[in-house]
Amino acid sequence: MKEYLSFTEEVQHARENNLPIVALETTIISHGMPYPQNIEMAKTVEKIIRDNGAVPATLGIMNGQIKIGLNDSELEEFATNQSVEKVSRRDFPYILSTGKIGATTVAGTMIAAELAGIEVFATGGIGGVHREGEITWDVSADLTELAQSNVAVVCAGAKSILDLGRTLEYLETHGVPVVGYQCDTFPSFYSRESDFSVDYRIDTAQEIAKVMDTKWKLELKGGLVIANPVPEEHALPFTEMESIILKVLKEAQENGITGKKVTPFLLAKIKEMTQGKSLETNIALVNHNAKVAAQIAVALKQVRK
Ligand code: PSU
Ligand code: MN
Repeated sequence: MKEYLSFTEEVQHARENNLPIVALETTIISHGMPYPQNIEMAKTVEKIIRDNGAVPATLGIMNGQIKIGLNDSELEEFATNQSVEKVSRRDFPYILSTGKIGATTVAGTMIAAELAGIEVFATGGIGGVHREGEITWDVSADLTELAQSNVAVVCAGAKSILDLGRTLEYLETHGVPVVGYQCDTFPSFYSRESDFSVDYRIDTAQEIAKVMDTKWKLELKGGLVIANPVPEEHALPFTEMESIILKVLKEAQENGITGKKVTPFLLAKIKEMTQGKSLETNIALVNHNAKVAAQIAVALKQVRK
């Protein structure tokens, strides 16, 4: 698959000089946020990563190539083109062979990051087991990818549109450590709390880097979830979000929304119902994740020295 990779100069330079790199996904741009907030977010997170001593690599698929790093006009394309496909593991062969434009999900980005030798990835929230997943079998491929790709995913937990309990059970079964960065509770994306605990609380980027380094050395296949709660000042109240989520889930069901359309549909509806507040929170938590991911990527290089 490596023959499909294409690097920007900045990322290639970072690779050759053993500099810390942080991967970023494109689904969050193309399907997770509206324009123009999506392009602003995409540029801001890259800047945050540079300001914190690492090199950003936003990943996406174009013209039959997996791009490791996107230039400004390519980012703009992902932010505005309505025909961008959402790409998870199953979609790589079709999107690459047809030359279509594809935004990588958490799973898709992990695959591409691992191929490119990038060990840290910042996003918003991971996919998971959907509520009533025991009936619909809607389980995000993000979870199976976490079980097999050696990449640490820095996220604000998972949205409570998902069944967080079953999502964590799945991760446990597949040997994926869920680390809380300066927190004991698994955060629920818009809120800092949930009914669930993380596996381990770790308070510094250095200690997280050591756990990662040890995991890779042991050759225990698979990634880690680094759960980083949304900063207090941007958090939304858990119970309020819960009632909104119940309403949008019902709406999705009534409209017969299934498959990969579910997550983007729910995100857009939640934004409507919170008068845009959920979008502000989403942007704030991604920014925070980018910062922490950069610190971990820097620490990982130091740990290895
Ligand atoms: N969570 C968000 N915003 C997003 C996503 C998740 O807050 O845009 C995206 C991510 O790319 C994630 C994907 O990998 O949704 C999960 O989709 P699915 O449930 O179809 O696997
Ligand atoms: Mn799904």
